Amino acid sequence: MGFASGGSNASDSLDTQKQNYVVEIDNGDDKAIADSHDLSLDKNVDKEDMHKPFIEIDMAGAESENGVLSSGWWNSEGNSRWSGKDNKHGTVTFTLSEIKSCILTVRFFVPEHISDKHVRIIVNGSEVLDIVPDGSGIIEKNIELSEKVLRMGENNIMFKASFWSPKKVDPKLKDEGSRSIAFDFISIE
Ligand SMILES: [Ca+2]
Repeated sequence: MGFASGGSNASDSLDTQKQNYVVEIDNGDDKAIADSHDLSLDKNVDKEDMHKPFIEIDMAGAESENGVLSSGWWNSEGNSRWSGKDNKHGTVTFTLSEIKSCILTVRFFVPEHISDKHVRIIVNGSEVLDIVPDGSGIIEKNIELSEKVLRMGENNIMFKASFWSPKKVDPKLKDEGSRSIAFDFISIE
């Protein structure tokens, strides 16, 4: 009797568990949690393996930018930097341990004074972009860097644009510092 009762209890308990299980599966909240879990997994995969830039420079002046921005850069002005310092083209240097095509994304501002001049991007000596801006403004470009232009070890990207100085543009200004274009960000992924 005791055994039967126990068995019966166990069976009730199982039924209850099953019921709870079914209720949980049908529960909208749990479904939402499951979905969001899947989404977060997808995000992690994208972030870690696919779309995480291996170089991301937002030009806000972080210490980590110093290792990548090699020459021709002014100090950060909040969220951007001018290139063209010391009459040098803004240059980025980075190291690759494997050669795989990647995407260079760059957003920069072209001031009116040089808006009719070429802006070129040179990767390890190979030109990957040559544009003449259609007036002053912000330009954003996604450029595929093929395996051909990349190399093992040190790589460099030069952003070649004309120089101007505030004093030459407006004699009332004292700033003779050489400038080219202002960068909002550069990323490679
Ligand atoms: Ca920025």
